[in-house]
Amino acid sequence: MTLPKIAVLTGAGVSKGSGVPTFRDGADSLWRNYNPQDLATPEAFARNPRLVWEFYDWRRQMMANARPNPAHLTLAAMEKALPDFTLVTQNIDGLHREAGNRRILYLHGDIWYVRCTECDYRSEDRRVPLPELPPTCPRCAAWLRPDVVWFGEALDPVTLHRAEQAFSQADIALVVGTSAVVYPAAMLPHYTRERGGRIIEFNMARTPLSPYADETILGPSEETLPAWWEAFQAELGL
Ligand code: BJW
Ligand code: ZN
Repeated sequence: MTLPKIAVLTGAGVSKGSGVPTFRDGADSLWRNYNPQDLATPEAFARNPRLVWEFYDWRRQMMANARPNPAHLTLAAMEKALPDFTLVTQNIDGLHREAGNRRILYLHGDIWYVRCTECDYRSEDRRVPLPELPPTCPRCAAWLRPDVVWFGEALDPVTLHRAEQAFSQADIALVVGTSAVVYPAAMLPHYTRERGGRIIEFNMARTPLSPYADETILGPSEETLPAWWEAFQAELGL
């Protein structure tokens, strides 16, 4: 029996069980009465880089203390077990890497990297908290910014293309813990559906993707994803 091709899209909900607040959900996503959607923009950074950096420095502290949960670990086990498996994440927290996944497509960047707003300097920086805000470029002294993709900015075209290819060829798209409202990420599972593949969604609540999903498994993904994988392995005889 040939094993199915699986593409996975994850969002903030997959890290909720690790104690990382989601982007849009409820009270714990609030920071100083700001709407995160208004802080994750190039305009906000141009207006007040220190404020935007304080927001990211705070999130870096939350993320530095987080450990992968059973949903992350299940995705790492799936990568090992399946020859054709692609993990695409909107998350910037690095928890998939820590769980053991080796091939990860980061659609919205990585909070543990900084890059220069003027030159092509880019570097890993894991210091928490950062000693100065905003940090400055060691090469040209301009401000550094988090290496993430803000609203209105283009995703890396090579990464996006690889993600589109994976979903266009997948037999099954697993969509885990995302509100499925941010594009182009939210488009990806539709490519699987267009080729006749299945969409299985794991979320606490229904989303705009749910009407298109073959199955929406409601509940915390740190519980539902390991249970699904257990049953699916038995089905495949793995
Ligand atoms: C659980 C759970 C548990 C909780 N278990 N589940 C088409 C239509 C309309 C608009 C657009 C469009 N195309 C483009 C746009 C504009 C825009 C967009 O999509 N806007 C919409 C909001 C309307 N998109 C863009 O601007 C993108 N760029 C672009 O299109 O560029 C075009 C261009 C081309 C060429 C040149 C120039 C430009 C860029 C989007 C970048 C998004 N960036 C952010 C910030 C990243 C850095 C950071 O984190 O600070 O990415 S925004 C934010 O949203 C972040 C997330 O990755 C992303 C998605 O959020 P996610 O992960 O889904 O989190 P939540 O909080 O929304 O949801 C959590 C879910 O988990 C919920 O459903 C819960 O129920 C669930 N949950 N606990 C399972 N235990
Ligand atoms: Zn520079």
